[in-house]
Amino acid sequence: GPRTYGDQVAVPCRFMRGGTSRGPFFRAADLPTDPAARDAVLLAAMGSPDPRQIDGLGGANPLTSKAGIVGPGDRRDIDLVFRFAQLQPDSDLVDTTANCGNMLAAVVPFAVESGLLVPDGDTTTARVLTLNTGLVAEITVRTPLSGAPGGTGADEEAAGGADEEPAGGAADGSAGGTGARYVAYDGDTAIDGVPGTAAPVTIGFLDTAGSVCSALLPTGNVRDRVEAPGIGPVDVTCIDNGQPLVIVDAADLGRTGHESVGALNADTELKERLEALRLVCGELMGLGDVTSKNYPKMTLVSPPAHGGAINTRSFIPHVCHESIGVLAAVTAATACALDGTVAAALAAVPPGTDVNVSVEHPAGEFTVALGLSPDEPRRVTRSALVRTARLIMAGDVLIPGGAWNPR
Ligand code: NQM
Repeated sequence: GPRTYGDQVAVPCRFMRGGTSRGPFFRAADLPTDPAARDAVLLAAMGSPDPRQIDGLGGANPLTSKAGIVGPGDRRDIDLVFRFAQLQPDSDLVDTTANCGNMLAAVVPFAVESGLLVPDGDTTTARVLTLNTGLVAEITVRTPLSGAPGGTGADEEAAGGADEEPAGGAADGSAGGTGARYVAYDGDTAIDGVPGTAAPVTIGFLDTAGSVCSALLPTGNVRDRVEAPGIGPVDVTCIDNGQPLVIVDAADLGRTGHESVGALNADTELKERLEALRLVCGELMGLGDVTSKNYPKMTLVSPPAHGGAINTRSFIPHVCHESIGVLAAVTAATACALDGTVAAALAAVPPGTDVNVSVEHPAGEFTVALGLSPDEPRRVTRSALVRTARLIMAGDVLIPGGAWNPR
């Protein structure tokens, strides 16, 4: 059973950055199995609801109100299972319906650190099943041997340090190895929205179409003309290639789409109209009443300004994203490649079956590699991208006894 620490409960936890998101990661076995009890623990860990999250680990933004739960896979075609939980600073909602491709970037590093996965070479690739939607990703991280040429020389204490946990963070189990394998976080890969550079985490997706919705184009159309209270008829593309999005041309809402995040977050008039549109589109997409759901995300598109394919401002769904979500970028890139969508009207996507689509966002750009079918009209069959991740803190998060009473 869980350990107590005075009048609190100590839950083993690693605080990780995954891409442009951040949050605590847990092994599934360390949390209550009952979803309501689990959610109470997550709320207490994050300090929600409270706009400042002063009594927890949350960072007062949806991007830093996320948690990850990782367990072993079936060991045949799935190495790890991952459940993503989206919390909010100022509400007690814990939503495990949709995906987060940014937090996904931290899953394999976490699994190695916490003994769920044994690294097997200078890079380690794992197939991760996201329990939220059944999405499978193939993820590769760098796992050099400590002391080996090209390694960073991190010592075993720093690389392992798995104290009470089984297997140990850096155990590689190889006979006669000169050192232990560890997850390298240091590297040369930069992603917009995160300062500096770090080791690359590559993520490949097959079959992302219709993650939360019933299909890639849940209304059956590449484009719908929609009316909502306070908003005249406007063209939208409702699409889900890993993240349900409603794509709107910023110009149709009287904006350039190049406004700053701060300006958009202060634009109450725009946010009210986007929410009215979201509620109508949620019904059209078969998602029902989305008032208290964090999807679909509203995505303003506009012509690119820095040589990319398209420019975006993503609302998740009530706060403007500092950059763009991973699967939101995959979905926006997919829309750019589909004839007739609101995005394709503004986007330049080259011909061919393997294309890179650069999605511009407030902090720079996000390149999505798309695999397209050779037939016309083109269909997106796979996608791949690069993120980075980092272990920020390892230890226990302490949960007030009122939120988890193990007795
Ligand atoms: O779309 C934010 C993020 C995300 C989700 C959000 C994400 C994705 O940037 O896969 O990564 O859309 O709520 O972390």
